[in-house]
Amino acid sequence: NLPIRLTNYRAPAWRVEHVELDFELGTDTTEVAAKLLLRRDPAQNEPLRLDGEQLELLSIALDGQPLPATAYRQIDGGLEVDGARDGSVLETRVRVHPAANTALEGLYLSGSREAGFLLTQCEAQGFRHITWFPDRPDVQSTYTVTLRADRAHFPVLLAGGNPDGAGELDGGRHWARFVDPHPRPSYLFALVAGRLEKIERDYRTADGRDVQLKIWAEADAIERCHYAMDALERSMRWDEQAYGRNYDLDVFHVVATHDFNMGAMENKGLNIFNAKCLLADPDSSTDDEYRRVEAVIAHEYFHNWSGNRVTCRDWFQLSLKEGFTVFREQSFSADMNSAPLKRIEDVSLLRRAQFPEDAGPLAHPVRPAEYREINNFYTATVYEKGAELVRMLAGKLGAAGFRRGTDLYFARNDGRAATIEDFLAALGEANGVDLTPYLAWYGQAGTPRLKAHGTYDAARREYVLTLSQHTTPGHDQPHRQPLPIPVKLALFGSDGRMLPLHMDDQTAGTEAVTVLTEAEQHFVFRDLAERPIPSLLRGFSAPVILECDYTPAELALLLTHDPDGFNRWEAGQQLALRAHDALRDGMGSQAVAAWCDALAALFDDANLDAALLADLLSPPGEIELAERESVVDPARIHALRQQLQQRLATRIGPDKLETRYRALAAQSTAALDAASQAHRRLKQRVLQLLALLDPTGACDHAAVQYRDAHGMTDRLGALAVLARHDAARSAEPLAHFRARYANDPLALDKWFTLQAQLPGEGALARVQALEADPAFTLKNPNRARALLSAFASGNPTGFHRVDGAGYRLYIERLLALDTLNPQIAARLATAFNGWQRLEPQRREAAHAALVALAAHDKLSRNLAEIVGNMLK
Ligand code: DPP
Ligand code: ZN
Repeated sequence: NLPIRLTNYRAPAWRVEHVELDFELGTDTTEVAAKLLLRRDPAQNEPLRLDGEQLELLSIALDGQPLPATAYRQIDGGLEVDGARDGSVLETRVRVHPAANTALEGLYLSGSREAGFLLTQCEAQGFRHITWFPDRPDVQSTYTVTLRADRAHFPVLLAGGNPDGAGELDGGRHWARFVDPHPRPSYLFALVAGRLEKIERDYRTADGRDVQLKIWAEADAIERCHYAMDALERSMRWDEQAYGRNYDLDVFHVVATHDFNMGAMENKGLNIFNAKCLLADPDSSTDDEYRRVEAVIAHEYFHNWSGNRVTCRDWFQLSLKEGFTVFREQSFSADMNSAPLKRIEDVSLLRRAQFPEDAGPLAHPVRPAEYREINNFYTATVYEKGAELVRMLAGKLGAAGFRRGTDLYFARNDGRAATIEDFLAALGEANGVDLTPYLAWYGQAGTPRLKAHGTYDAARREYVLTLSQHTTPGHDQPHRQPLPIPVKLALFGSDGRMLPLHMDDQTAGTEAVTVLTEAEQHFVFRDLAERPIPSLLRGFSAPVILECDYTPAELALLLTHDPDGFNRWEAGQQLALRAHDALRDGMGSQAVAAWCDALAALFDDANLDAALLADLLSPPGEIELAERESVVDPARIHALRQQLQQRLATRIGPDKLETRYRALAAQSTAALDAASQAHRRLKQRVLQLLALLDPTGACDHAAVQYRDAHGMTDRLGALAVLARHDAARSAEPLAHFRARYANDPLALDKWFTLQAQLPGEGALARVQALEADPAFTLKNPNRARALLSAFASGNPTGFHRVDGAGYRLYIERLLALDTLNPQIAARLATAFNGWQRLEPQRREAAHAALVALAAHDKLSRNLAEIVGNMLK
């Protein structure tokens, strides 16, 4: 099993111009007939080779003639066929087994055999589990798909494309046909068949096409799809206005399933969603989940252009569609909600998920150079860092320039399988700029460290800002080069006002972008009456780690005065880190006091947005704190962070916290508008701080809040406070919640997660007890993630027990999962990231667990690659 390398890319020797697929659908067995119109690249002399996995070949014919067994060979995931010519038609018939497909890749069953439905997942390489095909994204074909099935079991039949007839068949069976005129790669193929309900809406695109929007779900969930429908309409309008992109078929289907490996999938005309990212109602969804549904609906819809109309040449280019689409989704969410809060959320995710990935054994460039299993590369780096790279390009070109660039990109590459180079070329050419220096960002792993140091010369009234960059080498790249780093900046006076910028004999207003391209550069600002305080990387203008020698007082000034909402929060985070370090090192309390004093003042500021205040009151999380340590002791990090928050709570004072909590609780409603959401967020944060000073009083509030909650945000928040601070008192509401939501899998997932994340050594026993709950199963990815991933990735003190028992339990579960669903097993295994930096006892235990895991000889390619990289 050798790695696949980007440098070995070759255009396909054989393409498929048109595909006709015919499905005889059944839960246990389905038969698939495929008819491929083949095109041969005259410049290549390769035999015809098709991909296929776990297919039972029933018949094969070339140009109407059945092939003798000597004319084709099944070898290692492929089928070689002799005698094909340009224009040949290959017909195959295969049998597959949906109900036995626990990997949820290809055609599979969602739900029970009696009541469930059939569906497909083809990205990245699921289509080869359905039929023999050159299963690679640069083979684009038009599709005609006919579905046949028993009407009673499968009353709804859907495939991507426009409907092209339907009718009855003998024996209670029926059929439906779909035609997709837009050539597309096989990974975008989808079908759905079963008992589903729908909601509908008519939509007219800006260019005048009438489209039927249909969202499908099982009967008990269909009423929870209305919010997604609203979000879909908003997404479609937004893409018309922001990018000039219109939808291109007559119907757009969205289907919800509880059995899905990822969040959602952008299949052409038939998006399929993990129910977690589609269903929403106040009783069972939190405010965060509402925002997530809106974002994922938008993300998948936006893929219709950034992904489907323009697709990827090969899987190394995955970020071409994912990074760009995440950026589009982030911009949409910022427009729909609050831009600074969205930016805080995105950067927090980047720091929590991507920075650790980039600093550990799984580090890879946004465009990886090699892989063994492509499913392991749907990562925070490809998605989140990829989006940051697009953001840098957009920032460089400005809004109008970026739009010119994307217009050219879509026009030039429509119907094509493109590369990152194509993207940069279109953006650059539309603006007469050379963007090739930014290509280096795509090929180099690791998070650059940006050092900033300022000197002020009072006599010359000059401030010189020295910026330098360094990226720690990795095992893949011993030398890492300087990258272009756009640094958006402003300078502040000691009175908290922004100062005019005079650089290079120009006046640039109060904000400018300097681009650091070398290892080190100096930037000179003139005409300054005092030593300024720089606000750097405003809006997080580049995905780097900034190290600047601020004093606590300077950070406090920015925290109080910076009008850039993101940088204001960022100053608070930096100050919290100083405070954390001071506590850790037993140094004086100057930084702690500066952080607490500034926040206490903001706590009293009636003009401050409640949601921003809630974020400001939260220091960086334990994962981020761990990233800064060369030797990690999760228990110590947890204790320090608690201590820090306690200092803050004490500084604000129990009376003020109590008063604020009561005021916010008195205003509680079920409303979903931004202000109501912000109040709930702040109320929760205040209650958490109060619990650090007065657990009994806070739990009294929580008990009432749980009982009277208008929606899931308040209900779950109250339950979390009770469970953390008074285990005995939380037993009854936990049982109540369990019973109340016994038939709501998404709410039950939250119940598992909440308990799996309770800190401390007791977590392991709790997880084991929860595994015995009849609702727990490894077969459902959401449930496995809700308990196991929440424990291993979201509960540092619980998972990283000194005795290694957390690790041992976890690898047993990974092994069990691997036999069912390798994609999920591999994903969950990434929880070991960072193990090399653990303190010696834990490190040894983690190492032993990983070595034991690696020693199993039947690991899937997915899990083997992750574990192998962990141990590299
Ligand atoms: N392409 C899906 C998405 O990110 C996941 N495979 O939208
Ligand atoms: Zn995507």
